[in-house]
Amino acid sequence: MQSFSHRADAHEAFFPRRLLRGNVKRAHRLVIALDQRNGEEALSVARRTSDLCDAFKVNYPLVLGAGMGIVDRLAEHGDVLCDFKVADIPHTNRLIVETAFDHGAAGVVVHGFTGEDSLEACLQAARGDIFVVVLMSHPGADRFFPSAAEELATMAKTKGASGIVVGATRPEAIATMRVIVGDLLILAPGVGTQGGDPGEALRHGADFLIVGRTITAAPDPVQAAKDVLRAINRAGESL
Ligand code: NUP
Repeated sequence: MQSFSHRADAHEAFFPRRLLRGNVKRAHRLVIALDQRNGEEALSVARRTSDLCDAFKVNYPLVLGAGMGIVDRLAEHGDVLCDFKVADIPHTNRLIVETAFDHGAAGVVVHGFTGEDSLEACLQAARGDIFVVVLMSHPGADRFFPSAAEELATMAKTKGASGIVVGATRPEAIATMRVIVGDLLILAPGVGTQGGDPGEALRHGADFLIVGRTITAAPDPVQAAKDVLRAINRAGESL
């Protein structure tokens, strides 16, 4: 993972607690999305893959199915990113973000299209990292996101977010956003099941891949995570 070492500063911003634990060199560039509804199943994957990724991502299926306590439990195995795509008025946003950090989240994913005041409320309430969704990975995102994406990225940068989320299915957009956000982190979901290529996303400027079903729905999630890491390493060698 030598080729990623120049981004150690960015890694530090995203994983401050790992840095405190002295684990900063374990930069796998992989965030595993635990999109299960059953908490025990998610924990089982987390226990077995904690050495193969930098963080776990939880979304509504898991917290609605298992309760917010699952975030506290997962946080015992690694850093947890709450992908709540927060998109409400400032007051409500603040409460959501506070709750995520109360439960041990290391970061929260929020939407930016609700405007500056809503994003500012998230940033003020944060006790960790805030990531702004700029361009989603699925085909339907073609309808509304492209016209707003660059402005969303600029807002994330000027308001002081830790990073942005751009679909791995849109590598050219990742490159464009990299120019706009400079040193901010770019998280790229949509690898594997949604068709995004890990190497393409990383070569176009993504810092971390977010991978869910390719790992969690595999017959052997540990082997699947190792396969993704191999692809990440291959991309790292050609950077
Ligand atoms: O644009 C986005 N695309 C996306 O897939 C923004 C996201 N946050 N995600 C999330 O990444 C999605 O909700 C899921 O948790 C994960 C991708 O999962 P998979 O397609 O690898 O299973």
